[in-house]
Amino acid sequence: MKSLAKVLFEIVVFITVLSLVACAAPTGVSQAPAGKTVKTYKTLVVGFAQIGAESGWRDGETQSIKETAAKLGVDLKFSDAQQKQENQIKALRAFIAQKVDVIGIPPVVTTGFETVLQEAKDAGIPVIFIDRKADVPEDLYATFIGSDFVLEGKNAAIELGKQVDEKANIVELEGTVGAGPAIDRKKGFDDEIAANHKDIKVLESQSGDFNLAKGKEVMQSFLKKYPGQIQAVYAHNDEMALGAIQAIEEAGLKPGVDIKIVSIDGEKAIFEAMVAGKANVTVECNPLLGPQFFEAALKLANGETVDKWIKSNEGIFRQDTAAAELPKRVY
Ligand code: GZL
Repeated sequence: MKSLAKVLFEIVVFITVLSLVACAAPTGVSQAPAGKTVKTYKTLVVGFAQIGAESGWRDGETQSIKETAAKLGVDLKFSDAQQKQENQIKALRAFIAQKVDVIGIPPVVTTGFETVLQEAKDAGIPVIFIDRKADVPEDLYATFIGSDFVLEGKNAAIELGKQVDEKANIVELEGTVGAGPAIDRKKGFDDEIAANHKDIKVLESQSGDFNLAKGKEVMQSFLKKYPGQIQAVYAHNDEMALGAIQAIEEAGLKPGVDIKIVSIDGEKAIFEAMVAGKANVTVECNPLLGPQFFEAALKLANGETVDKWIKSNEGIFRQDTAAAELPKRVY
């Protein structure tokens, strides 16, 4: 027969062991890591290394980022690289030194960012690619918020084919040399033309650097080199298409009629040109990415994960709907 003392001792031992096991068991509820406070928009600090102001599209993106930050109360450190990669890299190093919570960047070109992105990773700062991405290992960025540029190029080719009844000599105005959207919009367009539009011939393709002045200059040279031979222009963005329209008019021709104009972005100014009959199609590329950007930034600052590619939803707009759509255009 066990003594009372022995029974009591065994009960105490059992309860002690039970409580130790219960403490160690996973509760299934995440706890903020020790010493980490949960971030809110009002305590979030974000560095944004903008490319510059080469197009109305870019200005629209900048406005969306700044207005959304102000509305949410986010502390936004904003830099303008004036189109120079070295300035974007300098800005990233400054943000790392300031220990921002998250960095956002549209890399102006796809190469040359790996070293500084590794520095951001080593500093524990998540990086969001927005509207453009660099060719780096996937562990060096948290997500890409932006469009499918290959699809945009494919859609531009399909639309151009319809504008010229599937037979034309055309010229192409490419975006900034080495920029992701320029590389992919060219690939999407060229692949579609080669596969399904055999009677459309690209006489020449040259970079207009995504801006109006350069787009006009290149179009002027094409008009001199191919007099009376060009039936359509494919421009990687509306800004260069607007430059081409000016060059075509100054050459005494009717843009949108003598030479069809197909471009990408969906800027207000190209809708105005379509209403005036001077442009034919724009494939939308949405720059109003502020809300998606800061939503992803807050999640990342709190240690959550987001999809590796947050794709923009976009449309295709033609002359027949331009007047109705124009009042709704924001950028
Ligand atoms: C696309 C963006 C491009 C726009 C241009 O996401 O990077 O850069 O299409 C802009 O207008 O210059």
